[in-house]
Amino acid sequence: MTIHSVASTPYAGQRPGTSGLRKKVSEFLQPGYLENFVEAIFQTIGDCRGQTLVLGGDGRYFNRTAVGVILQMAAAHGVGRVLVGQGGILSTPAVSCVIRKHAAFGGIVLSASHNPGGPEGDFGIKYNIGNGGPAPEKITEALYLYTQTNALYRISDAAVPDLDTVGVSRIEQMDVEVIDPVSDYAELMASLFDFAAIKALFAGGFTMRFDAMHAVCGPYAHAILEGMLGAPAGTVINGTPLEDFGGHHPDPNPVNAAELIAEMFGAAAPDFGAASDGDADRNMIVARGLAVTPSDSLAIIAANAKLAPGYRAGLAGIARSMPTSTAADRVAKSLGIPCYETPTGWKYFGNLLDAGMVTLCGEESYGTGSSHIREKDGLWAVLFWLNLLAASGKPAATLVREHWATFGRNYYSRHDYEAVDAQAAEAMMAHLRGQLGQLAGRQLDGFTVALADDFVYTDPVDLSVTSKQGVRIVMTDGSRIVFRLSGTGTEGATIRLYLEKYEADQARHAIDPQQALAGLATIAANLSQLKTRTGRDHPTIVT
Ligand code: VG1
Ligand code: CO
Repeated sequence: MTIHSVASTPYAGQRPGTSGLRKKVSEFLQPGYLENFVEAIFQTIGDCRGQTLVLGGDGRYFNRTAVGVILQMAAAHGVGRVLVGQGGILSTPAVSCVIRKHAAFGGIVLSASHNPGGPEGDFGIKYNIGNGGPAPEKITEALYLYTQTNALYRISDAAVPDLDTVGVSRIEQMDVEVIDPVSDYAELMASLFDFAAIKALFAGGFTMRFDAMHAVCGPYAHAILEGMLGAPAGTVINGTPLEDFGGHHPDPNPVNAAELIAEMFGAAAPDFGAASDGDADRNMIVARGLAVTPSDSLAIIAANAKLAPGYRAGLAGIARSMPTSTAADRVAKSLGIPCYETPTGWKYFGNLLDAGMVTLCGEESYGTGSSHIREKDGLWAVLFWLNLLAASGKPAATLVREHWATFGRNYYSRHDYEAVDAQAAEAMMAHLRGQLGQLAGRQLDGFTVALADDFVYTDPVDLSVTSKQGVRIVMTDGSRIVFRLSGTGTEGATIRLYLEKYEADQARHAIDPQQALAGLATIAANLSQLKTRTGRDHPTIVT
């Protein structure tokens, strides 16, 4: 067994985006592509000799190969121990949980999350720091810098141990500890929620459908919902992780989880429905005949948080990404706690959580989570809802409508334009930015612009500044139009247009969101010239 220094070529474009490096599998298959990036991780994170790392992924195509390479490279860099999920599997929230529980130095997550998998699909890799959360920008930028000139990586030629059996083996001087991917996570969930009450709910005949979308949440949902909580077998559908997610987009939204939506809107709908994404950090909550927007879900969880044992002491604060609706802000105000607005991406919540300034965080992109770990957490959100349903005795749709009646409804929708010509998308953003100075005070189709800017975030903890995080046009009535470009796509550019309109009047809470937001969509189309600039006359996906 020898450690080799292998000459490698730097690859352009290894800059981590919103959540790690995501590329087509074909790019990752280039010689030294993965190795070069992993070398950059080891060179950037500080001295991890003798330390413990956590490693696992969402099981997509190339996951197993990458786990082997990373183990051999970790051994070559003197890592003391790697905790690796059985079969190379660990959901993103489970990685975060395991890092924290075992006080590991950090961890590597292999996932392209909601992006499609398989040989023609995407792969991804991300480094998480010792708090269990995604590495902050200063690390990811240093890492990127390193990849640009790196011409060498170090790797052991020792055989990769059996990853399918729980137990400890060795590569060089490094312990490889294959762990059950579910148990630490399940234990944490049981400490936060009233499992006895949820169990009683299921025992009483409550029905649920959980769509794991052939992704990594399957084993977790089977073990927790059907195992620990006694939900009947068949509650979890598409629960076996597949390397290509069965050819589907593992993105839990009403468009991609069409099967679940059809069932929840049908005559024989179960009481409650939910879905999760490729790496199990996203969730969609579906009531009978009503898909709950992620922004509303965050607000409803916040308003009822004290019903869950882990949150009985109340919330320190809430944080939401800038494009997420302001529904949570209204709850924070009524609770007398602060609400922070951060750029898109979970990494921006880390400092606020570490400093104890917030308890709950959420993103409009089906991401919800709390201080229990440092990633968003799909099944956690589902368990939170189950806890609320058990404690309140009310159907999910009633909880939503009552919430709107109390706080008003924030109509919300996101329009995505995928695989747009990158230059045209950049030019559209530049065109929007060019108008920002003249928009305040202008009347636009019945709205008056109160504020127009390109969102800049100053982290209140370390005072780091992140700019150009999305063009936002805020109206005097609180309605908002937000434009930004995705940082997770792998083909051209994806334009995201976020629309929000507040409605206080309960008599007007049952309007079709697209209708309620039509006026704002027209303003957005006119200001951006999206159609003429990109040649697109309708979004690829509306959620
Ligand atoms: C998207 C979402 C963002 C989320 C990120 C990672 O980023 O908008 O809210 O944090 O995906 O989610 P972007 O840059 O494409 O808009 V996951 O579940 O793919 O790790
Ligand atoms: Co995800």
